[in-house]
Amino acid sequence: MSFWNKLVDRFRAGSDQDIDWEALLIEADLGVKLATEWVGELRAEGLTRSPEKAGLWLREKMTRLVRVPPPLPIGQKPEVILLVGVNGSGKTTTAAKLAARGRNEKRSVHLGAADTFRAAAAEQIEAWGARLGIPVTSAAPGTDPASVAVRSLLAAQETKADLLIIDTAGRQANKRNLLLELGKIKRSLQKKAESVPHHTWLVADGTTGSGVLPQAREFHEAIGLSGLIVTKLDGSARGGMIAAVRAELGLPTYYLGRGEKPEDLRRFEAKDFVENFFDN
Ligand SMILES: Nc1nc2c(ncn2[C@@H]2O[C@H](COP(=O)(O)OP(=O)(O)OP(=O)(O)O)[C@@H](O)[C@H]2O)c(=O)[nH]1
Ligand SMILES: [Mg+2]
Repeated sequence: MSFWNKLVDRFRAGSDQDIDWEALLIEADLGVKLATEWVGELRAEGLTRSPEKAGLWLREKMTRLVRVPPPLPIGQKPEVILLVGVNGSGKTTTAAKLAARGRNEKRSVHLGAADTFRAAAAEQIEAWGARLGIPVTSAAPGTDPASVAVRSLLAAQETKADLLIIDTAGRQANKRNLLLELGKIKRSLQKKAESVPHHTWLVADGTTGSGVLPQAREFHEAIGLSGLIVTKLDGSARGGMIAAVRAELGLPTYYLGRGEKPEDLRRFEAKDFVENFFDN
């Protein structure tokens, strides 16, 4: 049921005083902090008496919050994206999707397979590379991921690629040593070129709901994120946590994954997102 239908339903079921607004927003994955804050404002402005007024206020509030900042000009080739995240969140698939998108924009793309943890990981990304006609730098399982990342950067520089996308191994957000390994990948890249990686994006599984927030917090504290890509929003998940992460950590979401194919990646648009959140 859409957020809007739920809201209207609750009004039908009883008087506005009976509605548990906090629960409604928390169920929509907005997180406790943002839910409490927004409900406080709704009450203070006397908007909780009408679903129309509350709905409109929430739509506007959310659209303003999740808006994507204009991209910073990157005066350096290649533009480098480092993808990180927990196991199975969709990093490798997203790397392929971003590569396909880059190629469709007529940019020359390079892929770095810095997941040397899982034996099949390099094969998975090499298969994508072969399918898309995009070169991949990879290494044998057990190789230091930072060295593969650096080699992929050197190869991308050498071939004057416009865009380099580096995939990394999945890691649990509470495993400090695994997060530190990501820090090493980042620092090794920075030693070769100062502002690289230009983007360190957390690839988060949208079906995890509000659980994305603590993940984002841990990764952000450990290595510094610059944004998110939220995947698996082709099912019933509506992505409410995108607002929670933006409010608490200031991290924008840049893309949404909506399927398993290379073309199933949408650029995040605040207005479309909010419409989908409320009405679908
Ligand atoms: N429905 C759907 N499935 C997705 C999406 N993105 C990824 N998947 C699927 O999720 C599963 C895991 O995707 P991967 O890209 O291998 O995830 P990963 O983060 O690289 O996994 P690890 O490397 O093991 O940590 C695969 O079956 C993908 O096809 C999406 O946007 N929608
Ligand atoms: Mg992977």
